[in-house]
Amino acid sequence: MFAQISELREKFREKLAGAKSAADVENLRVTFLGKSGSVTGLLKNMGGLSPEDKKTVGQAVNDLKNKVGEELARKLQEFQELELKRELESLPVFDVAAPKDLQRGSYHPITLVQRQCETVFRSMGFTVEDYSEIVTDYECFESLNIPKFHPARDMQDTYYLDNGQLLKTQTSAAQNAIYRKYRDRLLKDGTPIKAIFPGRCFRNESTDACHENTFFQMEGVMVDKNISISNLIFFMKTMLSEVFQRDIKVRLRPGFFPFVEPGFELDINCLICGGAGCPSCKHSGWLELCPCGMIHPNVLREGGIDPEEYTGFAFGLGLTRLAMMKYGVKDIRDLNGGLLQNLDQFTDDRL
Ligand code: FA5
Repeated sequence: MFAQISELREKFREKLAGAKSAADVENLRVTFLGKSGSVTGLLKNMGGLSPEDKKTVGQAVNDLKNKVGEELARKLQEFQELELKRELESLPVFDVAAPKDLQRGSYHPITLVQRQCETVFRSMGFTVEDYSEIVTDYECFESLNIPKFHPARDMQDTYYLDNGQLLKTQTSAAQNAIYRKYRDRLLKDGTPIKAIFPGRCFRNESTDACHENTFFQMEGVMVDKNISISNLIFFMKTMLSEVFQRDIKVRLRPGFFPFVEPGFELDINCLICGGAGCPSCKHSGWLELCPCGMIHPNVLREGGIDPEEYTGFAFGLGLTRLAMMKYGVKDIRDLNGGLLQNLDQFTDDRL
């Protein structure tokens, strides 16, 4: 069996040297170490050996297994580093000092990502809704399971008008109206509610490289019978891969919002620093991008929908942050600065 082991070791080295991508490395892992892999096969074939042989051969096979595992991990890391480097190099460089060419107008980067998202969601059967920037306390908070004096309001201080209305802090403020607009179709014809609603939001907060007092979000909701977290994850993944046109590293972690249960934070690996940490991601390597979750029964009920019969998901995508990541804008404040020499750089990316 020793001959077999060294033959396998040689074969593995040859194949590893020929691997051209992380996917090739993964295939090799399955071929050699998978359930029906060749190294695993050696371990399975030791049944007929004497106890002494089992010990020495077993030791040799285990050594081979460990070596193969280590070399695969090393190779995989090499490819991942290469891919990251390529990704960082391919990002457009946003140059605040670029010479200005004011001959042609251009779309704002936020408009560009908003339209890209709208195109993706329209193609998946979502309607695109418009909603006002000035809303009532009921729309922004009460209808979303955030009664007066709820501590969740502290996170979203905003600007109030004399008549008690306010500048909306979140696009979730339109949820109740959307449920009411489409619930008859849902209840009578069984047409699922599938809507996105982009909009400008306002918060009374200190600004930094990733926080503005005025920014854009895009809310999305889907309500039907048997909607689950899997549906939510599918739509999030599709949207991100369509917008970025490549695989993007994201992480999902628990998050609390009174209008969803369970709730999640979906973070994106910072594309400015590649995850190493920088001011754009508060030095964490991750940027909070798209909180989401399953719509809370109280919120559905408030929208006239029976939560015993229907379920749904909702998400609140940070469009301004998405524009930062997509176009390599390091400081969110540059997007609201209104400097044409900055914004003009996107002229060629017309939709
Ligand atoms: C909300 O606003 C919730 N309405 C989102 C939601 C919707 C949760 C539906 C569940 C279901 P949050 O405050 O975390 O959550 O803001 C959502 C996103 O908006 C953030 O992840 C971030 O991308 C963006 N955002 C929030 N505050 C700012 C800010 N000051 N500047 C720029 N972007 C911001």
